[in-house]
Amino acid sequence: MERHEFDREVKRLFKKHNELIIRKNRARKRGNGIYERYIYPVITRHHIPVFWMYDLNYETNPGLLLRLGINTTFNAGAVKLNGKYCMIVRTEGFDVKSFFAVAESPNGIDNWVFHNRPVQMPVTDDPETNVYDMRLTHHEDGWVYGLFCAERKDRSKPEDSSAALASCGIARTKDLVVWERLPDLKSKAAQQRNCVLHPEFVKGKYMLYTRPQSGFIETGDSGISVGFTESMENAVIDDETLMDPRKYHTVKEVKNGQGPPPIKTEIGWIHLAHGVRRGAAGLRYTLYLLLTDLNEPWKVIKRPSGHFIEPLGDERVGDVSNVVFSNGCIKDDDGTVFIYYASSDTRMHVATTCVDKLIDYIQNTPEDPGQSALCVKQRTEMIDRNLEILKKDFPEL
Ligand code: M1P
Repeated sequence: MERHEFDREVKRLFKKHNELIIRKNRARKRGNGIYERYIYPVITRHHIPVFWMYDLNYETNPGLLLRLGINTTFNAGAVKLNGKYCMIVRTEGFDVKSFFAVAESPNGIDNWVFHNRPVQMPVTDDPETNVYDMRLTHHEDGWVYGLFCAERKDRSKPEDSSAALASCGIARTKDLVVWERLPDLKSKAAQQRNCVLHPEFVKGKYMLYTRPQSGFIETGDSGISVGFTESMENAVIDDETLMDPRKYHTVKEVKNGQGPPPIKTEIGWIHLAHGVRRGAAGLRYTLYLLLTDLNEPWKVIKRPSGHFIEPLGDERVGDVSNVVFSNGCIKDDDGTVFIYYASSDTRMHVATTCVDKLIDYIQNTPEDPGQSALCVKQRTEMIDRNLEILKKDFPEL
């Protein structure tokens, strides 16, 4: 490329990127009454700054070739800081290493701009190969904690190149820029993934949602569990109690995991979690809600049946298809709730709702009665009531 062509191409790349960043997003029509989905994903790999991927030096890259490509931007933790909606995005390079990158938006919906550099996350004295899926918790102790999966090669199986160990990495920050790395969580489980810090002290201790695992993929007989630690500077959980077990023929038959930190409401803590089923086409990840007790947040008091968010349309296809996964959500002071979810391990979306709607959903969506015949009974009772209403109030329908 001639120099003038190179300059023109650089400007074109930046223009295209900027047009994407400032593009307005809007809610889709005909929602389900519970939440609104949006026309566009909120963050994709095309939102990544041009200067993270291209060498912009004409001397070393006169053909303006992509040098360090980005594959996916997904599974983001979220927090509101200094009036800005922030996501810490699992960003995966073509080299299949994930890293964390912070993007900010003024309204939580669009105009997501990445900081100039990815997060420079310090490592422990046993550096991991891969980090991902950070849950951000603004704890009442004043710190913003990030709990994430730290993945290392399982050195006890040197001959198996895919044998890995997952543990809960822990770091804390005040500004999402400077991070203090703390030792990984110590527990009795062989492996841990999907660990989340509860935002308040419980009986004077830090409470963590965990998911002890027997292997890197297999969870054994565990589900979402809880444990307590005196300190986050050296987090040790001696006992884990099962809070939300997996269950045959439900959305969490194969696996489940806590999503973002729960939302505090007047009726209890609202939890968003993911549940996994296996079908002939592979695994399907959906999101579901739970309510736990205000004072004893490990006690589940409501389980609305079925999924809350499922992969739809384009969301169904990506690097790992048929997946929705959420590890970030923001509740505003006016009760608006922004649920950030990733589709198919590829890109980020938002769904918006409010606390009152979530409470309505949780209180009035019946529990799964567990058998087809009972589900028909449950549905027929509503149908019968509706047929009466239709006859009386809508005879023309
Ligand atoms: O590929 C789907 C998800 O698989 C894992 O989640 P879990 O441990 O609950 O099965 C994680 O690797 C997650 O990042 C990924 O989105």
